[in-house]
Amino acid sequence: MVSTATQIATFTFDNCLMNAAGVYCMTKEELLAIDASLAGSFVTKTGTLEARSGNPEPRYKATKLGSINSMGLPNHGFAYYLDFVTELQQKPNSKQHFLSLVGLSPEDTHTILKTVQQSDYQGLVELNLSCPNVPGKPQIAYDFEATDLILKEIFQYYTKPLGIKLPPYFDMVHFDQAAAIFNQYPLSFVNCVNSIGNGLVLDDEQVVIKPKNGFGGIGGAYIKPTALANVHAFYQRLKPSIAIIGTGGVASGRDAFEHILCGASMVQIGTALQQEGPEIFQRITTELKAIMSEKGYETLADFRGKLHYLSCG
Ligand code: RRO
Repeated sequence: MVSTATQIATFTFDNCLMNAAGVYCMTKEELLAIDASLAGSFVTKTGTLEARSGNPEPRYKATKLGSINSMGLPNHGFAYYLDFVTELQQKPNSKQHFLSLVGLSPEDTHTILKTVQQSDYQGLVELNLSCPNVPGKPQIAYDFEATDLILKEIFQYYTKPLGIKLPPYFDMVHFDQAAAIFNQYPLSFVNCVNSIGNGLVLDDEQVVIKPKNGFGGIGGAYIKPTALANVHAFYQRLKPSIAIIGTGGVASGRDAFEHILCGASMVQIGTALQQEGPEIFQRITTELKAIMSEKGYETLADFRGKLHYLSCG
């Protein structure tokens, strides 16, 4: 029997596939549709202290190879999502979920996380350190000093399971420096990667989204090699108690297989879920299981992280 079950910290999931934050997760209705699908879990839209309407439209565009977005963190406010995952957690046989959060300032982030700490919610939190689209707010995790400081402050009061959503890094030195910081903290996971920030897509002589004169986060097939590199770089560098979630360019069972081979324990789907809807989880699970069964793998642990290198002769 081939199984795609997995584990993050002490939480178990029947399937390693789920949505990526930002896709199919703005409302309870969308989240329930993911919950009812074959996905092993869902993550909420990143919730901020107050509700936000986000950037002006058009702010998302699908392209042949993926997508560009500058949503600008539209969300119903973190309490909407906190109440919902807490309510679901109380149901018998509920799946485990991820609550995505971030403040627009470190103070807001602490206010939010202190509220979660004091709440009845016992599940996983994904702290988004990598939103590329709020004008005037840089991606936190590109600033290593700020990242170290916020994690230091958070773990002085926060004792529940928490992981972080990372932007893609592009230099070996940055992988080393980032991993050295993350290894100092009791993180449950890191999620590699958010969209590649501030790309430009053109149609004839014009940009295709309105905010920031067309600059936006790039997702889909364009970013799979970058995502795989980040998954594997952190798999090689992080202590084993920090699991890796792989996100970026997953549109087939083969893509999910590659993320797991590079070290992912869970695999998130963004752009392709936006295109195809929640039935995608059935298709990609079937494709992933077919690959596993052809190769004689029964569980993810049989091949997770076991990427083959070319030996230097
Ligand atoms: O809402 C967004 O514009 C957004 C967020 Br918060 C994020 O983390 N990544 C992204 O591509 N878009």
